[in-house]
Amino acid sequence: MPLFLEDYLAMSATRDGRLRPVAQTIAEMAKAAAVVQAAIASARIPQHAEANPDRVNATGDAQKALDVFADESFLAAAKASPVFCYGSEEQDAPVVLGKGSLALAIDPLDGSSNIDTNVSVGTIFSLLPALDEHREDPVRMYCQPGTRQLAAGIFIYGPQLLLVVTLGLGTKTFIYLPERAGFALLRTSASVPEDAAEYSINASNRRHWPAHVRRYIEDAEAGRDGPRRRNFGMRYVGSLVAETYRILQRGGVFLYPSDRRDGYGSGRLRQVYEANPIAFCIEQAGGAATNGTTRILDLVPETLHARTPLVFGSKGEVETFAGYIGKQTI
Ligand code: FBP
Repeated sequence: MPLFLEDYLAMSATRDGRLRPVAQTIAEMAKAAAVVQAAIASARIPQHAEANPDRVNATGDAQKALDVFADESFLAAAKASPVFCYGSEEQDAPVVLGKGSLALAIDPLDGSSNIDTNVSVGTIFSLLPALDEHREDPVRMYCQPGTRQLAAGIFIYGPQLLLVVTLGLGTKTFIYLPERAGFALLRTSASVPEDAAEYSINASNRRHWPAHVRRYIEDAEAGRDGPRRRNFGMRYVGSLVAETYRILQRGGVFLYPSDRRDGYGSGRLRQVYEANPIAFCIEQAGGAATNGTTRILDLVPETLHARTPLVFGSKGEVETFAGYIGKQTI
């Protein structure tokens, strides 16, 4: 008999009463994720993968019908949960729901540009305490470092619907079983291999990279004949949740550094609802996450939609990357 998500959440809330609202919220989000997966799998939303030029989200991306559908689905889940405010990539400002002890930060449909190619996409979320002193100014609620997260996770819409989640006691993976309409435990404890010979980066941006990134990648490419004295493989899906799950399964390192393009001075990925939750899941699985010089979870975001360079994965490889910084500047 598998362990179901509700049982795991109930056990966690019994062990630590402060996790009760977290458990309630994740259970509501799991129901929303099943609805989003069904919509993706059946292409049920008309023109689901087409960008609507009239709708642009807070960070400048054209919204697709599925982005909007996922956002509405998770907002409804938040309304049914003890969530004070809902901070989404798809909304300019946090939506104040006015009750509850949690602040939910979410990228409702990460990687939606991959929908029409049938590649895995996902929902990334982070649960923070809703602090009394910021109730009048909810943006400040999201300016807490990632170390304050109570829970974080990703739903992956792919060949399987998965939930990778941490409540601060390891990282667990659940799989959705349609015949049971519920999530069952798939992996008791995810564990990122400490060392791995696979890297993941959008190499088309090479000419824009800082020198330390170019040198790190060149040394990896040189393989056994180069200073690293080993061969590396390269994988890049262009879907953060898919890269994250691959790294959880078999290690490796993912890099989205800052670069010289306009608007990429702090990289592309968002700190509050992408980097922080992924860093929490990865660290709880024994991996590491950095912006190059500082642990991701120690950074204090300036706004809900702040960006950060992000390098995460196998601890040894993340440390090796950090060692390249300062050896040579742009
Ligand atoms: P969105 O949050 O706008 O969906 O973009 C995020 C993302 O699609 C990640 O999933 C992926 O890692 C990254 O962008 C890919 O960016 P690029 O196309 O610049 O390599």
